[in-house]
Amino acid sequence: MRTSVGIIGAGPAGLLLSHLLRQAGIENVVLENRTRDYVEHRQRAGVLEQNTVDALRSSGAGERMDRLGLRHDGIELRFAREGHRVDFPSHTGGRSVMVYAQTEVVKDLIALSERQGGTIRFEAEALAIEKADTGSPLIRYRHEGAEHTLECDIVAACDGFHGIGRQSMPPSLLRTWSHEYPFAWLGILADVPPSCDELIYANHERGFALHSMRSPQVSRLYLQVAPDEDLNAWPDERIWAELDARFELPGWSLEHGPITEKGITPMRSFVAEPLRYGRLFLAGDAAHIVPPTGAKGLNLAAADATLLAAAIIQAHDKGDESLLDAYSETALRRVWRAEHFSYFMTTMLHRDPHADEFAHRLQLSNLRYIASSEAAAASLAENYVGLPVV
Ligand code: RFL
Ligand code: PHB
Repeated sequence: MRTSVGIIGAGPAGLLLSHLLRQAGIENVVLENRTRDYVEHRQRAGVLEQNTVDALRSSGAGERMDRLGLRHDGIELRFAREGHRVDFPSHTGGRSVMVYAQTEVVKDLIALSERQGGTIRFEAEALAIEKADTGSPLIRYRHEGAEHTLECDIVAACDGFHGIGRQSMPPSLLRTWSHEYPFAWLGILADVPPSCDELIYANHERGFALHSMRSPQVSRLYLQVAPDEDLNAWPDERIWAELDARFELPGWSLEHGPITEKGITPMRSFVAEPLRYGRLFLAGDAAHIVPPTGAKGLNLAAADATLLAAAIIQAHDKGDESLLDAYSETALRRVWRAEHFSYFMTTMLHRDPHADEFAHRLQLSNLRYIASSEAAAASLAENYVGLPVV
């Protein structure tokens, strides 16, 4: 089989890239090793920054998001038993975010591909990327028990942190940076209306907690736990009691309801450079990971896909490779900004079990600064809603 762009991975990066290329008339094939049902139901991110919303909308993929998504104009920082709102539009020239689940974005993009005659091959595992340093790279993959070859002009590895894309780069070329955090998140979905209109990020002596949502009927909540935490140690009553304690605020209470899903998410920061080797390009989690506190992972994946699509379209339509040549450097500038913001939010809001009281006082001072200074609030707001893609 032959196509113009071979895409590995049907996560947000691969699906958005495929969609943008298809809109521009560029043939592409997506290989995904999981089933369609699995990728459509994997619980992950929930916050789309303004750039991601704009990219989906302007490419014709925003109809359901505009109907079902919840526009949020701020967040609450909760600490020392007080709540402080950070407003977005007033600090960012009118920008905001959209609460709309990653699973829904994935469903929308798969449905569009199906309607428009795109090719997504599920249960197709990419095994190797070959000849990336030539003009005709190829992907070897396994589908329905047989091995196949997909020849292409460009390979886009959008295959997540554990994919083969990054591992196919020559070790002598690749540089990586990483940071581990001494905690993880226990996340739940609950069939109960959110107890707030906007997300609450809580710094509490017992650890971080986040109140997010999926719809007016479904809440998404997270608790800081130990990195090696056993989910079996967390029956529903213990989860609600811990959430109650960490969100404690006079006159406010958390609604409880049936928990429909539980999971533990590790926290790490990771960046690989460069994002290109010959005709192989990396996008999304394949190249970088952020801890979820800044809500940036999905948005970085979407920003990479948007940049890479524009570069491929320019090369395809005009024979001009300047954007492809600049892709790695352009994308990484944004990636490092988001890495810093995610690290900043994570370290400001979590209780590091190894840190001393001095560190805690610094956290509180920083939170008070954001709550009382327009300049500090503006800095948080412009990073949260997302800086311009280029
Ligand atoms: P994905 O979504 O991991 O997709 C990669 C796809 O590649 C497939 N694959 C292969 N296919 C074929 N052959 C192979 N050899 C393959 N190897 C892998 C995989 O099956 C998969 O389908 O990567 P992508 O597209 O780069 O998207 C990244 C985002 O999914 C991720 O950054 C976010 O979910 C992170 N994240 C959040 N990001 C935000 O922007 N806002 C948030 O609020 C937010 N919250 C979160 C999050 C991630 C979380 N978890 C569980 C990691 C909350 C959580 C709990
Ligand atoms: C989510 O809704 O899953 C979510 C929201 C905000 C974050 C991380 C995750 O910072």
